[in-house]
Amino acid sequence: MNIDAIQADITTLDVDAIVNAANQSLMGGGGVDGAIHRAAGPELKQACRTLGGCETGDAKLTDGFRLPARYVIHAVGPVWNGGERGEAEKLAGCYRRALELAASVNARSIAFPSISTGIYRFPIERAAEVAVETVKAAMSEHSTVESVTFCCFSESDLAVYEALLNRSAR
Ligand code: AR6
Repeated sequence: MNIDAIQADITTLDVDAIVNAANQSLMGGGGVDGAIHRAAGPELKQACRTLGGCETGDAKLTDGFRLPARYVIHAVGPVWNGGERGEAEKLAGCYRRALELAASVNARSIAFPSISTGIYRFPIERAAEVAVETVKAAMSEHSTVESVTFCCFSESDLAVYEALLNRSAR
């Protein structure tokens, strides 16, 4: 099992599945969601339309269409509202469900963006802790998933993930 962090545009990654930071409608939006829909092409929206939306803390699977990734896992993170409204647990749910779905299609490599930390304003340090802890715990249950990449958009986000991964490697 391999977990790493890189700085990249997630739409360019040649992995089995990339995760999208979507909203409950699953019909597209800004941020990484917009980028994924643009790169995957209009077929992605057609596929999403059939899914009936998605609850916060849950995720749904589609094909990747024109993306190098074979699948897109659309996870709906929580909007940050001060931290007392179950935000961390809902965020953890996104990572758990995404790994479960990846395992269900035998995906071996999966890349996550930093869910909820853009438009949804979840503080990056706390969100990265939840992401790393949850992925470590869930990966031992899903042995088909061999590699998880945290795909950061900014250098400062990458530094946060690297610090956490280095700390827990010791
Ligand atoms: N590759 C990787 N990461 C990216 C990319 C990219 N191409 N583009 C942005 N990010 P956000 P959220 C980073 O706002 O906070 C949408 O409208 C970004 O810098 O995309 O979960 C949805 O439809 C940040 O670190 O997602 C929802 O309505 C991270 O991705 C809402 O935004 C997540 O930021 C979801 O908000």
